[in-house]
Amino acid sequence: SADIDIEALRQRALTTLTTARDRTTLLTSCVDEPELTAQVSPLMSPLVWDLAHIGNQEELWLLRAVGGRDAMRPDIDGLYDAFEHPRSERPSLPLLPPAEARQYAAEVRGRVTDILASHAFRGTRLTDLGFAFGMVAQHEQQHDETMLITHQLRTGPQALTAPDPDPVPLYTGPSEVLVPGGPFTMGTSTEPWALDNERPAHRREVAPFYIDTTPVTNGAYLAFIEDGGYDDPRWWTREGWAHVRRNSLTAPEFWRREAGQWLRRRFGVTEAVPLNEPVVHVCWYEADAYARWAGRRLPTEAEWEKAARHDPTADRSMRYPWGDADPAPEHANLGQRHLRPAPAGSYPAGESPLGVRQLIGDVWEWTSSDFLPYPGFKAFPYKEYSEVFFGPEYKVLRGGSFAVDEVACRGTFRNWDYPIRRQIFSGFRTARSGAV
Ligand code: AVJ
Ligand code: FE
Repeated sequence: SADIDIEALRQRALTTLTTARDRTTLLTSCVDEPELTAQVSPLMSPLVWDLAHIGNQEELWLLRAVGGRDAMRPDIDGLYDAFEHPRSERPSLPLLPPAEARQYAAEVRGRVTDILASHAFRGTRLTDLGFAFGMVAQHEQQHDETMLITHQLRTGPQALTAPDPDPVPLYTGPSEVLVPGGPFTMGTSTEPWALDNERPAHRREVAPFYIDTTPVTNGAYLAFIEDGGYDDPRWWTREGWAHVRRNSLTAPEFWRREAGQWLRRRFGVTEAVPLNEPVVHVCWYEADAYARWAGRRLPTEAEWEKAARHDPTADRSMRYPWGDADPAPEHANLGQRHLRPAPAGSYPAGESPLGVRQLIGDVWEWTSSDFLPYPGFKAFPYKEYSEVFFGPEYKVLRGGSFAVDEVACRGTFRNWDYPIRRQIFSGFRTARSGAV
């Protein structure tokens, strides 16, 4: 429309970019320099790679593509191209040392701020409504979550701290609700900063189903463990069973049993497993097996989104379970405000019209679905964000974790990973088909 508020867009772009950079700085300044260049796991990059990659992507999209500037450091593009070098190889590359990586990212940001001050936010699809700025802020925040995973994997003394979520009364609502069958609008064509894989909006038919009102808790998951769930092939898919046997999995990652007690390591601290908290650090195979043991199943991606967005009264899809308002602290556990999920049943202000809680924030939720394009999908602005990952090797996760910033979290936002991955902040809820 003609009356977009350019000044408000400029302010929002600047604020989201600044919020992302503050978090990047926190994550890369709380450990010493040798740790920034070390690799804690072959699954992760050294933190200093993420830092310069963040700056390099910002240079590519905001300085070169949007601003029309020449390359600042064409010599380093290859080093920070995620497709040229797998994570396991990155520590042996001639990466920029920490001080240079910091300076490079800061210099890019300084020039971006100049472009932002004069930018019109319309004209090309890349910059309409500030899309490229939003995309780059989301990219930085996604790498901030990746760096937080690296922090969780590292051993050694605690480097990060954050207050715990507020205590809540024990949740006493229903354990599941019926989501009525019928079509709903999945995906979006209007959310200005939605990424290519969330588009376009389209109608989806969903049969009636029941879905858990909260994510599956550690206590519930422990019942599966103590019932011999990891030793019983009945609950596992063929690939899942092969995977747990080969890798001797017996509990979520970071858990161990000591003197009859279940403990977990969380950001450098060992503590008793809190029974009322959503389970985190389980792979898709574990989530799928738990659901089968419980006589249930994982929700499909469409079921998850309908539970999260459908307003049965108005028969429309909302941006979030609570409505269209941007997330506030009373709605959801987002943004690394806490370094853990909140107890099951928290955030009543964030519940859906049918009473489903914690769909947004706390833990990424595995769905049963493969990562596939929506009808009418168009790769934008590059094939390597989504398109090259479509197919049956990846499972979709929804809803975001405590480590996701609100700029990278929507009712339509899609994440994906291999079904064996569990260093990510992944949990799940279960579903079952309803009577038609
Ligand atoms: C959407 C989280 C799977 O980290 O691999 C970061 C996001 N894409 N840089 C990833 C992403 C390019 C992506 N995930
Ligand atoms: Fe990236």
